[in-house]
Amino acid sequence: MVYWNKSCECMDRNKLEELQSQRLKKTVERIYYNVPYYRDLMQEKDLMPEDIRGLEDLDKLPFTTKDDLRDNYPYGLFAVPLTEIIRIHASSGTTGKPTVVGYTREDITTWSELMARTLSCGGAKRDSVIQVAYGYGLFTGGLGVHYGAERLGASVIPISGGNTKRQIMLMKDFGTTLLACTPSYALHIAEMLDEMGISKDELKLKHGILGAEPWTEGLRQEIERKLGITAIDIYGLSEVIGPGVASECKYKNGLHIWEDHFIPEIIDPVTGEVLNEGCEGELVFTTITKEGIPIIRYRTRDITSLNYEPCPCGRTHVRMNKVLGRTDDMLIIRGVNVFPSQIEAILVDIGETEPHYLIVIDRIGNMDSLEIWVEVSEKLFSDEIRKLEELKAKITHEIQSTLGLAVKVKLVEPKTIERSEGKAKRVIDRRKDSVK
Ligand code: DLL
Repeated sequence: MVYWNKSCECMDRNKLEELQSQRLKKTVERIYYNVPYYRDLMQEKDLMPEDIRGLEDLDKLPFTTKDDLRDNYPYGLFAVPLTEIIRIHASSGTTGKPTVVGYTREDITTWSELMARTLSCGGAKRDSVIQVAYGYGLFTGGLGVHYGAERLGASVIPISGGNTKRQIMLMKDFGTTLLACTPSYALHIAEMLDEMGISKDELKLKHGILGAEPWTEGLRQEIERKLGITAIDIYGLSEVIGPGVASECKYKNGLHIWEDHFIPEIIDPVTGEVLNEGCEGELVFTTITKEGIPIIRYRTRDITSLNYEPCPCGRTHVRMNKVLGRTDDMLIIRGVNVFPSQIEAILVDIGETEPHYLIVIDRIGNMDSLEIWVEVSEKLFSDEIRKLEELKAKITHEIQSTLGLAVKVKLVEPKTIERSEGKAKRVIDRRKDSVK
């Protein structure tokens, strides 16, 4: 097994927890004395830094939410003066102001280390040629992977997202061995390859380091098959550091969270109560080494569970299961909770359509209606109507029996559904515009 930093990745769990406790105490001191917002919150709870003696006291601390970051826009939660900040990133958000994060020089060093660890966990080596097709800019994907790949000593192609034909030309000419982008973009690249009449065997591609959005096991297989690669899921969020929070290893059975830097918890999203190992709930992170913007018990809104079982790769860091979706992406349709990933899993399982879909929700009268657009291949589309009708009935039946919800399925022509160059948009919710 190849590790980037064996002593950290395979640290004995007792030692790891000791280290976490020590670092947590330092972080709490740092925010108490340097971030007035946190000091006020702690004082309201009658908490002094010395009341947090270690991991066992973590749940005494207040949560932080995206709204707290927005309310302190832009720099209110920074724990150092701006002169110490050498990089700023922000996440766009769908409405209003973005959330802003800042990195000290030391934070950039930590982040690069963690991304080098993440990349090598996913199979990258010094001789890898890494095409970074995550967006560069305020989004953390591009520059996060870039710095990690340089730290690793690989050769980096900083192409950013988009311009897919050019991506493929360079991939072929430059001998790219590792593609880093969102899973939906990887799928789009695979499709374009086909359209350009280039076989995957003409490329040197071996690995995909894919993340930034939820994706199912079925989609992974599809991408692996179409591109001839091993695809690894990586997870992260800008509020915590960016990519480099967690990564799958070659066993692809959960993502190791880099616990020497981040403490995870799973809570009940409604009551805030901390849940036991294995229970599904909202993932919460406390950063314990960050300087610029340390964050305490950050509610990610991502739904998953934690698995402390030892992993055959030898890494001791806890694994989070693949993210099911975000609490704010969870659709409530006629009282039934639905995640887009559940629909994706059913479609990929049936396997007779393209893995491109769009969920359209509307309100007709007083009733929510759920319509799913699914793309079919050129060949199928030109087939007999009867075959299409049969397929439509099959998909409708599978979705209805899995979700327990009436659904209308619409088979659409190839290329009808917009392709993504970053995070895919899977849902159109028209209920917000309709009159109740
Ligand atoms: O998406 C950071 C990133 C870049 C991760 C590149 C991986 C690769 P944000 O834009 O702040 O940061 O979005 C964070 O994206 O809370 C999740 O909802 C979602 N997300 C990220 N990775 C995964 C994943 C980056 N592997 C939000 N699976 C998070 C599912 C993911 N969802």
